[in-house]
Amino acid sequence: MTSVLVLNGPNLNLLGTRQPEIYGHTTLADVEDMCAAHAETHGFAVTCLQSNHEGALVDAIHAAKGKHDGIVLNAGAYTHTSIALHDAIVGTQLPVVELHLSNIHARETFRHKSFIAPVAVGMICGFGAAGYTLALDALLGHLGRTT
Ligand code: CA2
Repeated sequence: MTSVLVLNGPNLNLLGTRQPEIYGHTTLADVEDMCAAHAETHGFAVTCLQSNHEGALVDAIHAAKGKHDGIVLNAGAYTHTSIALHDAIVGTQLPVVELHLSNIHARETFRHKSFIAPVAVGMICGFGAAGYTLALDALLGHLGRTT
């Protein structure tokens, strides 16, 4: 069975608690439930992880090799800074779909740069929590599965 890791980075544990005008009212637990329900409906396995620590995210990407077929990654603010996450993706060669709740290109200039984008299959941003299921479908399509 196809297996996908949904990996969320720093501060995404705060989803639904603050800045709802940018990130919506959906909590991280809601997002993870949505991903699990989508996996159940479409017959694939999903594991959800979140960390506020860059090294833990690197470790999670390394550990995904051989265990998962691909990753949906919302690297949060590390998107804009982390060569380590970029290198981890290159190192594992796992397909990654980059995901952002907000449209990072319509926000501050410092959010326009992504170190993930050059090594991702593609990016989904600006669709709020619905982006997670869009990203899962995009990844499954890339892996040759239709949902
Ligand atoms: O739009 C996204 O998904 C982001 O990855 C979210 C990151 C931000 O740094 C990126 O530029 C875009 C921030 C996540 C913080 O989420 C919070 C949610 C509620 C309250 C405070 C922070």
